[in-house]
Amino acid sequence: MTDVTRYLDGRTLILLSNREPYEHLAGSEGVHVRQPPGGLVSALDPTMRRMSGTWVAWGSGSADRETADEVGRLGVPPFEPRYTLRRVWLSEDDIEGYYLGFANTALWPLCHLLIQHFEFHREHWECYQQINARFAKAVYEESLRAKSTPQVWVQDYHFALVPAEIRRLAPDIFIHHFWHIPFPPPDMLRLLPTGVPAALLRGLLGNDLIEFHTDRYAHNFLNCVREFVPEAQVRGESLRVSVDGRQVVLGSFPISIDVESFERLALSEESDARASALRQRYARGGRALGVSVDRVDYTKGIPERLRALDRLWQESPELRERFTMIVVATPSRTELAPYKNLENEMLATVRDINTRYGTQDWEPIVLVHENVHAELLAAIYRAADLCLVSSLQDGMNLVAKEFVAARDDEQGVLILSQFAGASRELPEALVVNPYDADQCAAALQVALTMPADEQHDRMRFMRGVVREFNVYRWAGRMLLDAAVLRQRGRFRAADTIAGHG
Ligand code: ADQ
Repeated sequence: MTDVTRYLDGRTLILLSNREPYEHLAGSEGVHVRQPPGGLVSALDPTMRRMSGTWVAWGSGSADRETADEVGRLGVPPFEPRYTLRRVWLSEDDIEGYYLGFANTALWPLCHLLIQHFEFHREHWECYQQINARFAKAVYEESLRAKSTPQVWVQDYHFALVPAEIRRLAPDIFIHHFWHIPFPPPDMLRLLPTGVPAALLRGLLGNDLIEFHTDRYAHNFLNCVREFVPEAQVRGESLRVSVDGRQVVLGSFPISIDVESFERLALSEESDARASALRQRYARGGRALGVSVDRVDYTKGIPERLRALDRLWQESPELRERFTMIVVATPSRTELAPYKNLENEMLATVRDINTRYGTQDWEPIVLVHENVHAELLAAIYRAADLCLVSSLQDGMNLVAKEFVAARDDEQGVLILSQFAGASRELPEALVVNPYDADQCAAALQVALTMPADEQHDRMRFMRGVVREFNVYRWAGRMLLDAAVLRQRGRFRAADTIAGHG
């Protein structure tokens, strides 16, 4: 297995993300710790455990202050500390303006091309600028405490302005930034008021290296720089930008999961027993079982998925009582109206479908409306005959990779949206357009009748990709490219930066 630590060359890694990897919550039985759901934390915690260093993030848990020291620092994982977590405190107003406001009501919908949910409020933008400066200061403070030369790794769209601010505080520090969601074309950024796109892009150009899941997002970024940052010189063929006498390099690094741990979970006796119990309960008598897993987010195409299922049972009545769908859907950002509306719509549609097609003996859709622990998730993937990912836009989508990782039996069919970054790497999935309910229903039909040897051939290819490019390799490739950039001062993109997707 790749030893990612060697690419750091003894440096201290300081990672910044909005979401913290461990959150302490006060409950009726005292304080407990949990790992918040979402792709970013599940990808980066295993990487940080190997690299030690410091993770800076918003302290969002109700018992976070009492479990950290006066600066907000503590060792994590809590029962077996491997690295430091530095929590940054945000007020209700900060969360409203920076997180729920500009990050999630302006940038998130724009980056996912879903402009019907886009809103701009000047006070949210101002708050985003202030909070980005606060996080940059916290990272800078941690860099001063570091035992060796620091390297900063920023995560995601919450912190577009942070790199330029850190560069102002510490001009020589090496900064790179992974952008976990799609990067939009210029027409999307143009919906922001004059000056805002340029400010966001100049913030990001404070990095030495900017990392995307796919080349398409990198090229969108370059097109935005061409359009909004006149002083920058874009070199599209080598994915580079020259600005302020510096070179900024771009690359594509498709994220993955900790495949070995996920396989271990999926192959455990406990998981086997759980998978059998699930089949016994929902797929007895030769019934087929499908699964989907997501946060309840309008980018994930949940209503579109339900429409396809409805179409399937409508047009293929023989599949009623023959196919059950488990929909695992964690509530997410419920403070925002579009998310609350989506949740209500989802609940009503599931009720409606279950009323129309359900029988005394069969519930068509089993809705699991909560966060599910990883062991159960792995068992659900193993119990299923198919997994349906119907994102309208998705940077990568880790659920697709988890399903594949869980299937050492090389059975099961993945139906995957063409708009998820993962479809670039997993063309052996049944790739669909989630807006096309007929096509999705047809893909469900194909999946339900696919012979075992075709399932095996497709799954074997996908498992090859997922196992080879695991999350350590993902992190390792970025840290290696960062090391090359640092050491040579000059970077040959073709040598090391090449997406495999
Ligand atoms: P997300 O939008 O959160 O991530 P995704 O990549 O699918 O989407 O990751 C979700 C993670 O949360 C998976 O590990 C999944 O198992 C877990 N999860 C979801 N619902 C769950 C539930 N009900 N119970 C338990 N676990 C659940 C963002 C981008 C993605 C990108 C990732 C990583 O939107 O495109 O792949 O970051 O870069």
